[in-house]
Amino acid sequence: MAYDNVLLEEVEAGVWRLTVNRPKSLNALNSATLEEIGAAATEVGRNPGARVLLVTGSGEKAFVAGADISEMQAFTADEGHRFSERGMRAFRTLETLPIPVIAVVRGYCLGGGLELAMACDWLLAGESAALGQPEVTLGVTPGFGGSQRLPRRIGTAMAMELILTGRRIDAAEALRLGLVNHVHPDDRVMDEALVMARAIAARGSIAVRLAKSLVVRGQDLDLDNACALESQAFGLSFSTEDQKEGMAAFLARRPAAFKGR
Ligand code: CO8
Repeated sequence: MAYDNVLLEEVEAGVWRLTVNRPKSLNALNSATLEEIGAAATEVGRNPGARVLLVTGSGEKAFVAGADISEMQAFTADEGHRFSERGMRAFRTLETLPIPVIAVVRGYCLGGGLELAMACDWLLAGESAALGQPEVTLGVTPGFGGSQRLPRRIGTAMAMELILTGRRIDAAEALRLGLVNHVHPDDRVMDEALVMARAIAARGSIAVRLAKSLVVRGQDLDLDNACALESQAFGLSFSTEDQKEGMAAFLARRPAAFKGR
């Protein structure tokens, strides 16, 4: 499928990259871009060879500097509501992909940008990353899930502080808060993301998908049911060729050659 506002490419076998591509407006998310993010995520999700998705922004200055303020400025309440739902849908599509999704963040990652990044499984940051939920500085609330996903990531009190002040944090503080997993120099962060993606792509892909779904689904379950789900998935993995290969390779002291079945 052709896109106007995002780039979607398979950068190497099994590793896909979705780039929000509106650098003139610091990759601000307008309606068309939100739709394309959802469509691109769906396209990757349907590709049986996809193993990992990286999400990033084009240009040096920004991951995404938020929802598009020029589009939102004249919204009625109803239009605001529908715009929010559009973003929620797109980000949920991304969030529920069965493969790992990693946000690679350089520069501004604000408002809808941070909400997009938090719809990914984890974040890697360049040293220039500046993250925040500045919506209250514009007289609105977060609208693409920030009020829900930020407290789940960093705890209620700190999320409350960031959302209610609109304060921006740098990469080092984001690392301390557990909002980003690792910080790298800007010119290295994409390479580091690719190293990580390559490593994941070389694992047993069924096991990776099952493990991701356990973490995601287990979070909303009580511990007994979540652990029961893990036991089922563990059992299921013994029905795969990858399990036979992985354990045989370990015992033979050779690298495993997984086939994803
Ligand atoms: N929307 C539209 N255009 C933007 C945005 C944005 N969010 N951010 C930057 N731009 C544009 C600027 O207007 C400018 O365009 P032009 O060159 O045509 O004047 C261009 O990008 C470059 O920006 P600046 O000149 O401002 O660059 P600076 O380096 O001086 O500043 C900043 C960079 C600090 C990132 C600054 O641009 C800024 O503060 N941007 C807005 C950040 C922000 O508040 N983001 C949150 C938006 S609200 C939001 O995301 C809510 C999500 C949920 C909405 C659901 C709703 C219903």
